[in-house]
Amino acid sequence: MAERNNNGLCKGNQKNIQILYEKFVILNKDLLNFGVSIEELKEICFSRKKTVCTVQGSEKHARPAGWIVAVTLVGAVLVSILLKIIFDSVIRSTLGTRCLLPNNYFIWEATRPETDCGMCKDVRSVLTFENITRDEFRNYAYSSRPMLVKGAALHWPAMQTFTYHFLKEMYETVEGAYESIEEECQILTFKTEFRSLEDVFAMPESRVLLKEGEKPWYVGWSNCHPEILAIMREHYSIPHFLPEDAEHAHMDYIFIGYQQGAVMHIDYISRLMWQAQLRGHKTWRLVPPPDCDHICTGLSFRVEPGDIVLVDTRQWYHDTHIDAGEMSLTISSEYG
Ligand SMILES: O=C(O)CCC(=O)C(=O)O
Ligand SMILES: [Fe+2]
Repeated sequence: MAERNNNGLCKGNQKNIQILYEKFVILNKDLLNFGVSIEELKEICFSRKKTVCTVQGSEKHARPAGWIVAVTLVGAVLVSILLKIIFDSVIRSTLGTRCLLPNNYFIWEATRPETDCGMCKDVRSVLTFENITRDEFRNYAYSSRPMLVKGAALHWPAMQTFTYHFLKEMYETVEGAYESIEEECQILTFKTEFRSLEDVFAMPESRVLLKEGEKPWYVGWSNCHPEILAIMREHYSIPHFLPEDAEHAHMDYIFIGYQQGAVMHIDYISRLMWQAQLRGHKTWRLVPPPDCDHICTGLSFRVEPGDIVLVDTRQWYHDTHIDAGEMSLTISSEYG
């Protein structure tokens, strides 16, 4: 984080205060983006402390260090409480679903428990297994270490049967399947204009195939409709290397599309996850939590069709990119 000398503070405290200040500026911006009005912000931050609470980088007022720290802390604590209330109510209303927060980094940061940086210290690359038995995997199964099991899904029928059109037909045939997405499941439309799974399955064939001149698309959704889940699970199984007594979610996720996949985010889920790459090549970029910046680094790795990736997406910030010209299709689920 860049050090700036714009507030006339004594040197010893300056860096920490600067970090705190910059965090608060981010908080302020994100709150505005989140729909909190300036009036509400001012109220939270006590309107007379305007230079601390508003985003005006050009204002350079010399203030005693302790005073700024006190105001910043009180403001940050109050706003964090407010965020926690908002956040909890969002979580409550989406309980059981993956809550992806690409634009609300701050909300997660304000409510995320402190990270044990042991999860990323000394991790420089994905741990790759060519062949692994359940027994051999036992010691790794619940670690936050990013792992890749090469070719573990190659024998699944889903490698051949799952296509955009397979999924489309299934959702169009099974009664209540579309409604289940609106009611209990979840759809992540990332950068597309789609508003529902029906929109995704209504796109013209030229866009499905990303013909020249067509806009790229990438979406993900959870399958929580029992009949959909039952049909889908005939085409794949729980990865053979996961512990026999592991708990598995009653919901799987599909991610499908081109080019930029998921934007950088972290997931609000309760378990670890595995993802099988059925089609296309995908590069995962992982970034450690900000509080571990000083001891951990990011990493990236490319996944091939048939590979199964395991990432603790609750701790590692992640985004994905698909090889040019390829459609990626994956199936994933949670275990713990
Ligand atoms: O597959 C992708 O593109 C993203 C998946 C993801 O974000 C996740 O499984 O948490
Ligand atoms: Fe994710």
